[in-house]
Amino acid sequence: MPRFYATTAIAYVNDAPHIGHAYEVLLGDGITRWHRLLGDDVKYVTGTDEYGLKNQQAAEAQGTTPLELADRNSARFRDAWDELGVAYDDFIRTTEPRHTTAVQKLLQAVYDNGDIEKSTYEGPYCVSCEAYYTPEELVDGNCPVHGRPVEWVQEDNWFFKLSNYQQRLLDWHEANPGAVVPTSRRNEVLAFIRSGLRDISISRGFTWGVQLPWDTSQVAWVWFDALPNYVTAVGYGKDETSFDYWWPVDYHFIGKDIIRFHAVYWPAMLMAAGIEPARCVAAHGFLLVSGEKMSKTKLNQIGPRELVADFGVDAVRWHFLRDVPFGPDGDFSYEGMTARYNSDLANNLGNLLSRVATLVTSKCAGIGPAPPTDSPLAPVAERVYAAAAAAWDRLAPSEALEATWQLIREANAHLEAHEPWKLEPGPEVDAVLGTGIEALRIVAVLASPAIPTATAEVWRRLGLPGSPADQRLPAAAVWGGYPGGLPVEKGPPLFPRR
Ligand code: ME8
Repeated sequence: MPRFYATTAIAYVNDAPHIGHAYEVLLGDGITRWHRLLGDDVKYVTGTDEYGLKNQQAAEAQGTTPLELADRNSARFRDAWDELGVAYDDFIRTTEPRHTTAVQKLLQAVYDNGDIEKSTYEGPYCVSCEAYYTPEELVDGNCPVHGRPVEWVQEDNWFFKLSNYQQRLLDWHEANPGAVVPTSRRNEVLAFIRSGLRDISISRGFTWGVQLPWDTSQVAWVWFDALPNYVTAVGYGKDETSFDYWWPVDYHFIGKDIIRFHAVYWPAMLMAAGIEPARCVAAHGFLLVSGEKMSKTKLNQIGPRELVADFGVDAVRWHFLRDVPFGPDGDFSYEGMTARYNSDLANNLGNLLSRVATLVTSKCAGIGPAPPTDSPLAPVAERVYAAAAAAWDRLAPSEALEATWQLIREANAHLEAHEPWKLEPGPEVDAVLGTGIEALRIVAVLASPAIPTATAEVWRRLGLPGSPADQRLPAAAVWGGYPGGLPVEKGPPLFPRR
């Protein structure tokens, strides 16, 4: 059985989760759920990034300790992902002892390899980015990303000899053209490496962090403690059999703002420790709000929890996975979400289920007829599966779901063409309704990574045992899986129109 390991970035706990975080976690959830359907042995990991100055300063501003703030906000992230139905296998917090052990082992390996040296750092540091800049990179003396004032740091620090890895990184990226997607981001990474890599300071002289094993007066720079969460979660430093099984990771799902950390610093750090880099860093765009540039306050106002309370979990998941293609920036708007809900969920899926269940009740005494093997929808289902599988595979959930909905549209058109409501019970009605049920069954499986709750309900109403998530592809997408003879339940509208 192939194994499939995927991660999200771990969010800072200085604030509550916003819908940008939710987008990333749902993207990874959709893709990992698809791999579960394929029968892969899947591990999907998310979590929180709890050390560093940003979190420490947020705690000070709120009159609390960094650990109390981390406890409170980490729980908010976990709760939000639970409410969104995210099937994560592990939720890692960087303040956990297992993580300290792993980070210290990794740093020690890099140190023993001769790639960490003491030096003096002097220069600007942006706490919002948790990143060092050169004075030339600043814009009007401010952080080029946040436009906020930077700190001037002057310290004796430990430096990672990133410059030793410039050629190795280039060679590695050249040999692994799929290691960063989309290609535009890969080009950005290559250009950055080619522009020349400087050694980077990787420690700070304060206490809120992971202590360096060889110098307890310093803690690791937060990125050098955060990135290793990906190896901690699969047993690095604790269970080497597990680590060897799961590593290298298949996908790091991250936002475009942190590509440099993942595609330059992280592979170099791993190389220095004698570990293979990640197979793919997949960088998504930003979620914008109503077409406007992202602003933290706005995104905070729209919390995932409020959206779920308002629209229901599947409507939110559907909007993010169907409407926000992987790669470019995407737009979140209530109007867009409502329109998509009404067209795809209420009018297409909900309507097909309601028509089929109502007709089976009135024309077939509530017992679903088996689908004909020569149904005109059988070849449609085959094409839809091929298109959806290819799209999920290239990290395009929106295209996969669009392809899947083709089967719903054709099934609705098939009903309209045959008008079974006008026919007497008999073989023609059975054939049309068996076709409708079978289309719904296949769609329930194929759409379950995006809308697990609603598809489980479709499954239940069709009288099928188990749930769509328990099915295995490609077998479950083959026409004719519905056996016939099961009780079909009418039930209230699956997605009432809004
Ligand atoms: O960067 N739209 O944490 P973070 C889409 N702790 N994605 C967004 C977004 C938006 N509007 N805003 C943020 C960190 N993100 C570090 C990561 S990983 C070892 C350490 C994404 O809380 C962002 O791009 O600032 C990142 O991938 C994730 O949310 C966490 O962001």
